[in-house]
Amino acid sequence: MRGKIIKGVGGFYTVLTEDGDCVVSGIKGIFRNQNIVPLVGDDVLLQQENEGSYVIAQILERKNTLLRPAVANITQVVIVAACTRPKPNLMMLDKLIASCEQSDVQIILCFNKTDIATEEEIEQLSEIYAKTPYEVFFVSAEKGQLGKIDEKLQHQTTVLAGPSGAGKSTLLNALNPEFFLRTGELSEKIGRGKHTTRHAELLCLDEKSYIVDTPGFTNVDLTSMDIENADELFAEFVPYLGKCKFASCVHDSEPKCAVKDALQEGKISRSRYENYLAIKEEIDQHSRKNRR
Ligand SMILES: Nc1nc2c(ncn2[C@@H]2O[C@H](COP(=O)(O)OP(=O)(O)OP(=O)(O)O)[C@@H](O)[C@H]2O)c(=O)[nH]1
Ligand SMILES: [Mg+2]
Ligand SMILES: [Zn+2]
Repeated sequence: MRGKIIKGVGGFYTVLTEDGDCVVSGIKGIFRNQNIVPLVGDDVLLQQENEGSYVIAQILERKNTLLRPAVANITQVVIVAACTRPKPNLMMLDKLIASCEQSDVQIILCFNKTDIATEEEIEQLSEIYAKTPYEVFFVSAEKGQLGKIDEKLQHQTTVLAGPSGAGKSTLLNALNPEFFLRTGELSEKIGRGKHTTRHAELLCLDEKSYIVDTPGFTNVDLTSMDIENADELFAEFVPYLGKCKFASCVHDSEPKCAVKDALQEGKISRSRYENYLAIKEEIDQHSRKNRR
């Protein structure tokens, strides 16, 4: 019987079968031996063991795999960050965007909590990210002001990604109040989320639209991703790549650099450029260490 993994906790997987039932199943030992970890979003074949007890016998070929958050077979990622509370960490946001670019999925940016943000906070984010090719939404999940992001989710398998406390689960509850997902206050002391969502879970918006809620995270490790050219992961740089004077230009201190020209002309935002340099440096340092 065919099905889709909608949740995995402690080696047990909840699978939505093609008949519309949910069954909890283990996996065949062979996967463990091969170090294959089933992911939320995986299409699988189930084998019945005893009455009402199933195991995952086969994981069908994945269309794609996202590493952070770890999910399979998605068509797009909506990166959710709060405009404020918690204050967005743009370095971490740009790392997350870069890590998704690595997986070749459609990326949408969603800034939440417009109801408590100042105009200045919204304007600043809007200016920075309007210069990227991504579609950017400003929403208030709490007030149900979703700015038509719901239309973008139709006929897609979307994963929500972003820091704890950004409002991912609140946004899902706004999309469908029947989800009843647990949401959590921010910690008063440090103003961060409290990691309320513990496991990735795939939910059905309608028959053809799926969405995955995921636990928030505080860091993205790009050094484990085997990235060769960090500049290719900054989508608004791409039109300028190959147009610098030096073919090996990494857009740092080289003269006649097309990326830096675009920065001067205001076509690339300074915040994104600086985060690119920092990310590139981090990746370089890591590969130098590995070569030693
Ligand atoms: N003012 C305001 N508060 C919001 C909004 N959206 C979410 N919140 C609040 O922000 C806090 C965190 O929301 P969650 O939905 O739990 O955040 P999350 O991204 O799912 O967090 P994790 O599950 O920890 O990753 C809760 O107290 C929500 O009520 C919003 O649009 N406006
Ligand atoms: Mg959550
Ligand atoms: Zn350059």
